[in-house]
Amino acid sequence: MAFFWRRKKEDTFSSSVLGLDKSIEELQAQEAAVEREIGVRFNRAIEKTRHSINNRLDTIFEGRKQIDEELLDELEEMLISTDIGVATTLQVLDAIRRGVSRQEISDLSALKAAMKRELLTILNQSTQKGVADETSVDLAIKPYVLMVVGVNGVGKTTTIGKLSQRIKNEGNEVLICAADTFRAAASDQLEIWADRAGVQIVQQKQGTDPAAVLFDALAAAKARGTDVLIVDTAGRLHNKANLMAELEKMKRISSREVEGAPHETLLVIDAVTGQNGLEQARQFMKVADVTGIVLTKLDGTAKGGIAVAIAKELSLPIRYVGIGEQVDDLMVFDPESYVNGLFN
Ligand SMILES: Nc1nc2c(ncn2[C@@H]2O[C@H](COP(=O)(O)OP(=O)(O)OP(=O)(O)O)[C@@H](O)[C@H]2O)c(=O)[nH]1
Ligand SMILES: [Mg+2]
Repeated sequence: MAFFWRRKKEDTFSSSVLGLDKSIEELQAQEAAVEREIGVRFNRAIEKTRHSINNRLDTIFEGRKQIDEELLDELEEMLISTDIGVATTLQVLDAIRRGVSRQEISDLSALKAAMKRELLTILNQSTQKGVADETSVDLAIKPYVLMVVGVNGVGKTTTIGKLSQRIKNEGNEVLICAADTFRAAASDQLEIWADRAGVQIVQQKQGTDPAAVLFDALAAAKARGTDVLIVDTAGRLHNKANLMAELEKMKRISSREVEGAPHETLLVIDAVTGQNGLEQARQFMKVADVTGIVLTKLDGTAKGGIAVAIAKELSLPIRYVGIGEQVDDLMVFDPESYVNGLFN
């Protein structure tokens, strides 16, 4: 998946950085190394989930010679326990039943392959539904405004720190807007992340109207020629009408100041909260025009199947996953690495 901010890198980097002076073999080797690295990191991030799945599968298959209804029942339980969701579980089981009756699936490895195929299909479908890819973005517009929303404690601020560094490293000017003025330490916490990533931040004292901070940040971004403005928001709850109104106001101010803004709204979901997180996300989607998901703390749960439930039930692309607390612990979500990591 190509992201808009890549353009800058391509514009400004020399041909040697782009690899134009390298042989095809060298470039292929470089690409393979990058893919391996991504695979390894994903594998590590979903280690807990993989162990849980594989242990259960081994137990299910122990001493069994054939795939019968009893085994499929146990498989169903196992899939549900990974937080993959009921709809996905039924879809996967259907595919397996078909494979068994056609005598294509008779052992554990064929079963794993069938599960991987089915999950990958679901994840790829949701990726295609992304609305915030470069085709819907006017590349001439600056700043590109990226709002980050989600309930308390899911990892919004941390994700913004990681994202800032990533987008900056792609060769863009990044500015952070500290529009979470609700919680006392929020702005300080964001400032630490801004320092870490080496980007600028616009902040005001606690209790300031978030829309006013955003207005300032938009003005600063326009004046400085910032490429990407990333907006932190308070962990607002869907049932608080005033907080919803606040989000509305922020959207209104952005679109008034910068055409089409916010251009992207990322909803952060904490993988550890599983199906609860999914329900919160549904509520959130009613008030914010969410364009993509960041799934954090994938490293902290044995129920990492939640990524599939999100893709299937929210029909939103998972853009990034958080795999730790460090600044580089953010990866572009890659369905294939993810699915391979679950079963290998
Ligand atoms: N293991 C792990 N921890 C994470 C990840 N992302 C965030 N965290 C931790 O989750 C906690 C909450 O993160 P914050 O970024 O403060 O969450 P927030 O959504 O901004 O929270 P509020 O501002 O209170 O709404 C912190 O302790 C982070 O270090 C991740 O991908 N993996
Ligand atoms: Mg925060």
